[in-house]
Formats: sequence, C-alpha cells, structure tokens
Amino acid sequence: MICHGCKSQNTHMFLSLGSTPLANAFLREEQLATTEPSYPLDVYYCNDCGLVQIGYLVPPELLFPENYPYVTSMSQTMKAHFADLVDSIVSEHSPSKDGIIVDIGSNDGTLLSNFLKYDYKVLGIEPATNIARLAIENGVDTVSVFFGEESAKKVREEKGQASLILGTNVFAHVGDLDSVLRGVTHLLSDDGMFVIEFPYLVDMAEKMEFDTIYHEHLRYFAVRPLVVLFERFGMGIVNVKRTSVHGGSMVVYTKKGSDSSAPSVVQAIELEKKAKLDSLKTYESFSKSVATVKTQLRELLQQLKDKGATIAGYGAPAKGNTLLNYCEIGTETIDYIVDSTPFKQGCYTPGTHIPVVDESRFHSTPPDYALLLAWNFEEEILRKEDQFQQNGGKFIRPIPKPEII
Ligand code: DWN
Repeated sequence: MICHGCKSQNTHMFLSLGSTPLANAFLREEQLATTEPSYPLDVYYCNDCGLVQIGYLVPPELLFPENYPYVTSMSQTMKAHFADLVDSIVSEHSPSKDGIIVDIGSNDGTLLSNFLKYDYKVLGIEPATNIARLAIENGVDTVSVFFGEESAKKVREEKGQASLILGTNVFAHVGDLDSVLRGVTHLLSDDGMFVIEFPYLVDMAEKMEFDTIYHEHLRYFAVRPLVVLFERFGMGIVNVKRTSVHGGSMVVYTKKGSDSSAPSVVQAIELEKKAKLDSLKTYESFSKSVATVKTQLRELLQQLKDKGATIAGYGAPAKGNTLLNYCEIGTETIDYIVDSTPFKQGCYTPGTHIPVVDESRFHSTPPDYALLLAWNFEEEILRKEDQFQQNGGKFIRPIPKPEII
C-alpha cells in the first residue's frame, strides 16, 4: 500500500478489523432488510515515515453524505473545549483581522461561533448539507463543499486570504491530503497559521483506543510523520499541545516557511520514540491486545447476561460501531442504545442493528448495566447520570480493559 504521507511503498498491515459497514451509516427501519455495504478495515504502518493509516479508502461522498449524523454540539465537553481553544489562539496568536478565519470540516459551527465575539469574519467548510444547514441557522457562514485545491481557490477569489485555517478532527479524514495542503498553502496568508487537532497516536496506543479506527479516519497521527508531510509543502510545525478530548488529542500549529524545531515538537517526537511508535513491533503487540480486549469484553457481558442482567449502550458514537462490530456484540446482549442526537434516534446501528433511542428511555426503564460506548465523555455522562448510579445502575468502560465502573 502506498503511504498517504510520504508516498513510500514500504508499508506493513498490522491489524485487520474485518470487513465492516461505515461507522456512521445508521439505518432507518425500512433499511434493515437491505444489504449493508461493508469495506475492509485494515491498518498499516509506514516503515519509512511512521504514519499509521488504513488501506481501503471509501469515497468521501459515501463517508460524508447529505444526511451525516454527527453533530459537535451534542457534547458540553466539546463546546467547552472549542471555546477554550479559540480563546487561546486569539490571546496567543492574535490572527490578523485582514483575513478570514476558515474551519475545514466545520460541522455545526460550534468552533467558529467562538470567533464571532472577537469580530472576526468566519467561514465554515462542511460537505454534509444537513449539518451545514445547522451551522447557518447558528449564524455561522458555511459553504457545503469538500475542501481541496479547487474549493480553496474559489474561497480566496470570493473572500480573500485566510489569516487562520483550522482543521479539528478532519485532517485524519480527508482523502486527498496533497490537495488539501495545496489548498491550505494557497488560501493561507504568508504570516497565517494552520491549526489542526486529531486523536494522538500515543494515547491511542497506550489506552487501547482501537475503536477509533473506522473508515472516516484514514490516518492516526503522531508528530514525527507530520513533520515529514508538512515539509513537502514548505510548512513547519511551530508548536504542539496535547489535549484530553476524544481519548487524548494533539493540537498542531503550523506556518509557511517555518521549520519544526520548536521545543514542544522535539519533546513530542522524543515521547513518540519512548513509546516506540517508530517500531513495527509496537503495532503488532497492539494488534494482539485488541484481540484480548474483545475476548475480555465478551466474557464480561456474557457473565452479566447469564445472571439475567439487562444491558443498554450509552451514546451511539461512530467508534461504538467499530467496537460492537469487531467484538460481535449485538441485540443478543444490548437491548438498546441511548443517544442525545436527533439524527440518530429512531435508527439502528450499522451491522449490529441495535435500536438507538432518546435518553428518556434510560430514565423510564433503566437497565442494570450501561456499556459506555461514548467513553471519551465519561466524566460528563457519569455526572449527568448520577441518579442512575445512585439507584444501583452500573456503567461498563470497554477500554483500555473492560471493567465495571
Ligand atoms: O472524528 C470524528 C469525531 C470527532 O466525531 C468523526 N469522525 C465522527 C465523530 O465520532 P464519534 O461519533 O465517535 O464522536 P463522539 O463525539 O465520541 O460521539 C459521542 C456520541 O455520544 C454522540 O452521538 C453524542 C452522544 N452523547 C450522548 O448521547 N449523550 C454524548 C454525550 C456527551 C451525552 O451525554
């Protein structure tokens, strides 16, 4: 397989999660009888630049259709996180007001809306039209298009250059990285900044976050391979900062014409070396541990079912569908899944066909156990569902090691 980052063919498959339906392809009732498309979900390591990536690229229009179900603002944690990120960018970097601020994969405008109080001109780029509509209703100017070299030229013609371009949880998602980076360098002013955030490979490896592997996530980034990638486009990483969202993420600040010698960059690369992310053995060991988590989770849930317990899922994240499909957990174990997202309520999970219902079901007929599929929001969810626990209900954390909380 050709590396998405450095274009080398010196890649090696270390994990296969089978052939699975798309993690956000929730089904309506009338679709249950139809055959669901499924695609290989195999993960590769590049022996040359160290990039971890999937081998089969599903066409973006299938991954991000007009009725995409994920909405950023469904989580207070993410709303607070993006407000903090914007405030820190404005206070530390003061992007020029001569340019616009662009967010690639802007979803419902949650991040960009934080720039409005600073009187910046903002533009969201969101391919899913149903989500772009939410952003526009939220007062965030948004165009529904895939970001790349062509759309960047059009934005620059119509709106001028950008003093800041953001891409949170999107840099791992874009099919043609080269086109995106050509678009960024064209649209961004010479003293502008391009800021990306992504789930960090060190956290993923350490915390067994294999469920974040699905077809929307083409790559699983560490800083070292990104240095190689940005250099190909005359850009350098001027700072990196770890954050706690989505199981542990990294914010990377890049500029044109810079090098990547900042202390925080050097420290991150040293951390990655210490975590042995530059060794194929690390990934082969990760792959073995993934199989162990599957065995342990199935055993734990079976023990509870054998005692006559009822189990529901809490949160219907995309990652939850990787977990359920790979671990072969379905309606024989999970009665239903609650989720606060209206787009997902009344649907069924891809592959496993578990009904997704609104959270009132969780309060009216609480289960004995709740499998925390949205484990990255554990603090927010356990705080919200304190009464469930007071009444004897128990949450189950699936990773890094399945356990009853
Ligand atoms: O990269 C991506 C991340 C940022 O978001 C996208 N590829 C798709 C999506 O991934 P995800 O679906 O795994 O994201 P979340 O944010 O972990 O999904 C959490 C789910 O849990 C949402 O459907 C909302 C739901 N939820 C809930 O029902 N009650 C969340 C909270 C906090 C709650 O209290």
